[in-house]
Amino acid sequence: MGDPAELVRCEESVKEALKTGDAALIAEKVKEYLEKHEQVPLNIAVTGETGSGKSSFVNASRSIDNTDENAAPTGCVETTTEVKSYNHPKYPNVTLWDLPGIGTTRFTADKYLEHVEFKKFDFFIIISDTRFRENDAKLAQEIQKMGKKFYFVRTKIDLDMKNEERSQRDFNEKNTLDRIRKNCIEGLEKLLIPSPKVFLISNFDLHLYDFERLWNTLEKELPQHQQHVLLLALPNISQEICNKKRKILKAKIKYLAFASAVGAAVPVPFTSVAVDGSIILAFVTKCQDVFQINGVELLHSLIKEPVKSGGKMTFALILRVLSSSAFLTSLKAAEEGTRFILVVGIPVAMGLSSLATYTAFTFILDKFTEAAQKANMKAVGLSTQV
Ligand SMILES: Nc1nc2c(ncn2[C@@H]2O[C@H](COP(=O)(O)OP(=O)(O)OP(=O)(O)O)[C@@H](O)[C@H]2O)c(=O)[nH]1
Ligand SMILES: [Mg+2]
Repeated sequence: MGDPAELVRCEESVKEALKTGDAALIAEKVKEYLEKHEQVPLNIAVTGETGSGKSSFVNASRSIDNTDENAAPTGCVETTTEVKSYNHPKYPNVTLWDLPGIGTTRFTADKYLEHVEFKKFDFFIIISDTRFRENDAKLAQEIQKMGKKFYFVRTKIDLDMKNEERSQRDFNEKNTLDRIRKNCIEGLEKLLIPSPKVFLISNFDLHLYDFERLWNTLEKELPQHQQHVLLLALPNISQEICNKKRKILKAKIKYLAFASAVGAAVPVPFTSVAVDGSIILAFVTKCQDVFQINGVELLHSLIKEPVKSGGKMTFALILRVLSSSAFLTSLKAAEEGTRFILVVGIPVAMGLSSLATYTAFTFILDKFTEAAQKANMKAVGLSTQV
């Protein structure tokens, strides 16, 4: 499951199927390929001293509030005493492992790693809320010895900033951040860890400090098939992340559009588009999950209709959006563009109807991306007026 070689094989068989022009076969291979992508596992271990903010970090990374009923329990008394896994609410293949701090066990660093079955993790995140401590150091060294990667995350930076502001006459945020970072890096360098990666974060203010830089670094260092898994599961903490998510989904659209335009496709009134209800519904649901946007509200706003209470996402609603003037304008523009076929990169044999369907999927994706970007700007207190 999720084996990279298998993914490559699946992509190859889509290409082979495309050459045959056999619609049913192509649709089947496309489905297989997309399913395999959904199954790539990613296991992230979160460790560190008790009370350092491990469980809060696990929740923040899953876009879950500490008070949510599905949240990892957090608190000012010791709460995590055994290994517990938390699947991402929308991506069950992404698992964050909330580990007990090494200081809370009687194990030495090497035994601790054995105990938590370190081999299954793709990488470790060591969480600390204070100066560099001996336990963190031993753990970092041992993880490195085991040939695994770790990233050092210093939490509760919001508190440091408040404390420093109260106690320093010439408080300067940047200087304070630099000092904390230097302390952590020096601690790691003393252990002969080359170019240690240190990130300062607040679990309560993800758009501040290094939370985004942390995930960008992880993304870059993962094998490609896992990069997408990680990105799609991330909270929408910046415009850049929204754009990256869009890019990943866009790359899948050409396959989805073709699979949707053949077989059980239903024509969209007044357009050259034909869509398969179950495929486009699944795509819209995916967009909702990836961008954490209420799709029912968004689609109603596109057709300028109020949302009825308890309104659900339906194929009929999507069809209404695709027959709206907003979509017709973008379809016309796309159909007039002669470079379109090259841009899409689908063999001409796929036919114009799947190109029109491609425009429909892209239109929906763009609307979700815009909504996520607006929500993000609002969250960080920026004006959403253009
Ligand atoms: N201000 C602030 N408080 C935080 C932050 N992260 C965690 N906390 C608080 O610190 C306390 C401990 O957080 P937890 O997430 O439970 O820490 P833990 O490492 O899981 O603790 P154990 O499971 O006991 O080892 C809680 O009261 C959190 O609300 C942060 O970034 N900023
Ligand atoms: Mg905990």
